[in-house]
Amino acid sequence: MFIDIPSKLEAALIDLSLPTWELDGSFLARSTIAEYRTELTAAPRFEEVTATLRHALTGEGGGYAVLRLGNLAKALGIDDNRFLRLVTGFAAEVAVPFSTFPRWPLWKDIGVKVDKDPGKSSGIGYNAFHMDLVNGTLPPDYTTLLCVRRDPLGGGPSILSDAHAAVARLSEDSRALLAESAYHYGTFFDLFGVGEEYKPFPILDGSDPGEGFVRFTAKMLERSELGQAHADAARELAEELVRGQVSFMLQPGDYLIVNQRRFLHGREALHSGQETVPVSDRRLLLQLFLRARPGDGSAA
Ligand SMILES: O=C(O)CCC(=O)C(=O)O
Ligand SMILES: [Fe+2]
Repeated sequence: MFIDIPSKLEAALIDLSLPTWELDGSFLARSTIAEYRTELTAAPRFEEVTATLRHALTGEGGGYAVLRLGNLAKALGIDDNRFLRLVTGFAAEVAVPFSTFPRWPLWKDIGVKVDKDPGKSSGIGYNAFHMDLVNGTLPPDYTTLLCVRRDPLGGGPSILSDAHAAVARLSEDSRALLAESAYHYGTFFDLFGVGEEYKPFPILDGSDPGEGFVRFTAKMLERSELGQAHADAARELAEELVRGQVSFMLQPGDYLIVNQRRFLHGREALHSGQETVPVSDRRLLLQLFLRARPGDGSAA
């Protein structure tokens, strides 16, 4: 679901200068959310665009959206904090922005590191289907990625897949295995706002289809010790996710928002030869997590 910004709204947003944001703990402060909303809702068609956005994320069959902010990024400068404040304003219309690492900035850089585990965040290889913060009891309701630079060598399309649809295509036996607390992944250290460490966890939590998380990362197939039957069921789910995937290349200024209760995400490998690209020219995303407001459809 790609959402363009009407040119009248673009023009109004270019002239807007939102104040610097403030944090309350690691959440965007209510005062900032209120200030941004007041300024933004005065711009023509802003509320229409955010209603479309929310519908794409939580309506029937929905679960992700790409807001195309490339023109705004170009006009303001993608590195200009004025642009990032506008994006933060759009995000806050979906749910409450927060950081899982209180000492880090609200937005986290995801660059390209040639010597990192290629399958993990900021690695150069295939980033398999996953949800972010899978091993917290309360993962972010939304994960969002703002594209600053694409891979100059042309690789790295984003991949998305409807998690509940993939689960529905599995056999009952596999689903029963996925509902057992037999899975674990990664470490959990000093994280804020995502509950406690969950280990081991069930991939399916027994809530109604479309409600709970499909708590899954295909990265566990390679990196966690799992029993044979549970690993086989998880591998089947990973295969179904790939079968149902959509993929597209994020462009500079594209803002991808994923409802983690509906869709899982990942990224195809970057093009070979990243070591020849200067660090300052490599692909760069900025990541921000969102917590749903109680009672607005996407909360627990
Ligand atoms: O690089 C990407 O496009 C995705 C990164 C990602 O999903 C992550 O770091 O959690
Ligand atoms: Fe991710």
